[in-house]
Amino acid sequence: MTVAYLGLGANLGDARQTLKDAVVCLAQQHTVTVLAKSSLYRTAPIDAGGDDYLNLVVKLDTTLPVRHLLALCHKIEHHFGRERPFRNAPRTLDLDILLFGEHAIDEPDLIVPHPRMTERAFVLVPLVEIEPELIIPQRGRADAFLAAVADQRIEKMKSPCQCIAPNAADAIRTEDARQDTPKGGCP
Ligand code: A4P
Ligand code: MG
Repeated sequence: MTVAYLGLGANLGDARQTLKDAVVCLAQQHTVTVLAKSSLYRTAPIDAGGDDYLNLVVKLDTTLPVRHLLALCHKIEHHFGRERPFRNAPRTLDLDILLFGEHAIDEPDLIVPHPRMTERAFVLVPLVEIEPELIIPQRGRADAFLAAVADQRIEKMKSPCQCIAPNAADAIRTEDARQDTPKGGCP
């Protein structure tokens, strides 16, 4: 089993619903356990145009080798209508592997830790929310990079239910995700 962190983003279509459904589809894989899910954040596009993004981060435990996890990410992106007309184009869904255990991978089609993760508030803020003491292999504490991205606009979206402590609420939602079924199903 490997603990991995994925960054999810969307700024086309019903982004909130797509992100919720994508987490459900991850949770329904028998090879994946969703351990934690950050809040949803509205974020200014960075190095990209288009509307504001919605972003979140999930922490997984997985039996998949990293390339199979990448293939699963691509399959889920495709299922939710991802198209790639040009670099950093607006997208219905983006799933990036941020960290995969302690692995350091530098290949043409897979770089882990994700090369731009420490430059982006839309990754760092949700990541530190679910793992405040996280160490990024070869780079150090994730929270040490927050000050440098403080000028990037990011706003936590209100959760539909404020009645449970955040961690308890996340665990319940993760459990619910196993029972849930997105309208369009899962790949
Ligand atoms: N690839 C290499 N390493 C990885 C990895 N660790 N995880 C390859 C996932 N994929 C990885 O990805 C392009 C290629 O990167 C894939 O073929 C894969 O094999 P893609 O999903 O087509 O495009 P992408 O994710 O847009 O590319 P990239 O270069 O990762 O973009 P960035 O740098 O992540 O930027 N602003 C806000 N507010 N929120 C966002 O979510 N996202 C981007 C994308 C720009 N600005 C944004 C956001
Ligand atoms: Mg991507």
